[in-house]
Amino acid sequence: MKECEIFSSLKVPCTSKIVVRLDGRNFSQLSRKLKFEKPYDLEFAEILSKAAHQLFQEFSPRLMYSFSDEISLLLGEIPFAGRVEKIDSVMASFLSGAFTSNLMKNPKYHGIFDKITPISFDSRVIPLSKEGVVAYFQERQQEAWRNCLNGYSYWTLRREYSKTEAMEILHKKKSSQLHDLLFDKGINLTQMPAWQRRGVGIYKKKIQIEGFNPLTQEKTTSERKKVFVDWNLPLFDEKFFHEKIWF
Ligand SMILES: Nc1nc2c(ncn2[C@@H]2O[C@H](COP(=O)(O)OP(=O)(O)O)[C@@H](O)[C@H]2O)c(=O)[nH]1
Ligand SMILES: [Mg+2]
Repeated sequence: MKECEIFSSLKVPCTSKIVVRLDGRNFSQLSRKLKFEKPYDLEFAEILSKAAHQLFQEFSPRLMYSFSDEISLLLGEIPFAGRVEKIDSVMASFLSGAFTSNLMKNPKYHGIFDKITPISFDSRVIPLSKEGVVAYFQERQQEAWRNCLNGYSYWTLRREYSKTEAMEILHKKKSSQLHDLLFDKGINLTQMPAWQRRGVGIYKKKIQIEGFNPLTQEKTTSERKKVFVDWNLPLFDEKFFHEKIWF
């Protein structure tokens, strides 16, 4: 029956850059059941980021980028000889397992697993050109910003309006009007933490290691790359990719 496994040999194009995006399944429901802070729950973001870090250590991508319940990875070495089914299934299950075990370590969520269905993520493979990679991450970051504006606006409106009314107002207003609405309530989005506005990145950063050579009695410096979780990302642009990702 091996011949029936018709998708198992499907491979990513070898001339493309490969991005994998993972997204939490039914996380709107999960966030209600686990009573996440609205619109942003730092502990949830930390748990997801820790799981992302574990995924980074396993597959050494060039860049990982997350906001809300999604994570995008720009692959360096292509794992599993580029087999799409393997990449999608292993990454999604790895992240689900890592996220669940990190969640379980938090005493706040003890016993919660009797009340929720097992946590899962979906996964998709996205082949891109080198320029397409920059455009892709810029697009996801714009989505993070839209999410931030909509999230703060929605939960601010919910203080006074029903769910349906708040949704209606949100749909009718332009983003500049939403900024004004928030400003009137004392919320200046530009002052919100960078991870809420721009998401969180994980990538390797060059660091200088100071040493000492006992033979020459001289100080030495060497360079090493260390995994860095960036909670203070700049806006993605060509320069960011040129300096931090492609080097
Ligand atoms: N309260 C809260 N909810 C969050 C947070 N991050 C993500 N979420 C929820 O996760 C959802 C992710 O969106 P989406 O993937 O479209 O929804 P899904 O299909 O239900 O997973 C959001 O709509 C929120 O409900 C957070 O920090 N706090
Ligand atoms: Mg989701």
